Amino acid sequence: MPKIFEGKLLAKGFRFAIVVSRFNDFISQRLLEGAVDALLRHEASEEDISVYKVPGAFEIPLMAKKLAKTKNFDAIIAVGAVIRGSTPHFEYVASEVAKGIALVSLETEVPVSFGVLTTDNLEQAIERAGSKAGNKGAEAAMAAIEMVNLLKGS
Ligand code: INI
Repeated sequence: MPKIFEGKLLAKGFRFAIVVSRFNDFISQRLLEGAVDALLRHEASEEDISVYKVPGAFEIPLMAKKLAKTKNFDAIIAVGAVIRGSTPHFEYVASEVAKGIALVSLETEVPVSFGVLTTDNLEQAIERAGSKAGNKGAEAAMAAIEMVNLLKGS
């Protein structure tokens, strides 16, 4: 039998920061609610969850890096919505936020999960923010919980 290592889905006793962008607030709020709900349902306590709001998705990596370096959090969850229809610079914002979040996680060794939607239109974003296609904020929270447990060997 191979040895298999995987993280539990138990958030109890861990501290989480959620970085959420205000741009496309209608969607971001649903993602934030999904993330908080998933953490609480997996036994995180409210006082162990801190929410940081930034103007747009482009600003998420800097905030995440600052928080990761404090070592006050076991994991960071990034949520936001980049919607192609609303800007010609969609590609830049979408690629910078994805790259930036990955970099922060690799540099600091704090898991930063990616709950930032990148969609062609508002309808696709709504589908992923608590309707037909689930809630990507909740999924990102679950990924963060799993990674914390895996990295800590619990
Ligand atoms: N920020 C988003 O979070 N989502 C978007 O869809 C978006 N669009 O479309 O422009 C967006 N732009 C703002 C950007 O993130 C920065 O806040 C801004 O460029 C200032 O640095």
